[in-house]
Formats: sequence, C-alpha cells, structure tokens
Amino acid sequence: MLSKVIEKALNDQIAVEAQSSQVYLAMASWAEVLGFEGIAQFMYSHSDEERIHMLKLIKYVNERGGHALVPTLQAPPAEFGSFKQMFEDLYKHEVKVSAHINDLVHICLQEKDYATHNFSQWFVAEQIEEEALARNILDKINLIGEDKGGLYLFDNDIKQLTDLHAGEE
Ligand code: OFO
Repeated sequence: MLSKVIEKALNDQIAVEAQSSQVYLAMASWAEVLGFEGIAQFMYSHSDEERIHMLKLIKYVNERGGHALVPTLQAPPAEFGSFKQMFEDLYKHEVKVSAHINDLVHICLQEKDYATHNFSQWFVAEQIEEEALARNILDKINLIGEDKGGLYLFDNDIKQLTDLHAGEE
C-alpha cells in the first residue's frame, strides 16, 4: 500500500510525463508542417514514449492500492523558433524531468518505500539514456548551424535513428 506522500509524488510524476508527451507532440506537429518528416517522426515517437512512461506510472499506482490521477495539461507552444532552439528546449526539458525523478527517488528513501524506490530505478536509467540522446542530437544540430542542406541531411539521419530506436523496443 502506498503512503499518501508517495502517491502524491507518483501522481506528480504522471503529470510530468503527460506534459512531456504533450510538448513533444506539439514539436512533432510543428516539424511536420514545416516539411521535416524525419524530425516529425522522431518527435511523434518521443511523444508516444512519454505516454508509455505515464501509463507505467498509472498502472503502478493503481496496482499498489493508490489512485492514479489523469492530470490537466497546459497547451504547449505552437512554434519553437528554430530546430536548434527546439532541440535545446527538448534537452532542457529532459534535464528537468531527471531532476523530478531524483526528487521522487529521494522521497522514496525518506518514506522508506523500497518497492517504489526499486520501481523508480527504471526511470533513473531511462533519463540517463534520454539526456544522452538529446545531447547527441544537439551536438549534431550545432554542427549544422543554419545550413539548409545540412538540415535536410539531418532530417534523413534522424529518421534512421527513429527506425533504429523503434526496432529496439
Ligand atoms: Fe519520460 O522520459 Fe523523457 O521526459
């Protein structure tokens, strides 16, 4: 049985994951409208992943006798400036999510909830991967700068990355 403190911390994390999914969906739509199919595909699948993270938390909360709450979401921005800006936002967003996961782990230890502590380790590992991926993409896009041809190649590149990633799951 979850304590009220843990239940609240997990519900907060559900909201974070849902909001991430929402923001990445807006990024996907923006990229698609601009005709960057690879970037759009990458962001759509990233958005789906965040929804899966949210569902993982929802199932866990309910399984442990709590009540998972479906959160209210804020409307994300419709445009993101440039792709460089967009991937910077994505990276910063992931760093924030990692900090949130760390808080969750900390609360688990304070509450001596070792089962939830164990459960949250999956998210700790996932955040390491997501931050690394975001940094990797950001490095690439920084190399390209504003070069249109480079961006076209990058769009193709990231498409392959998405296919590869999807194949791993
Ligand atoms: Fe849920 O991993 Fe990114 O935010």
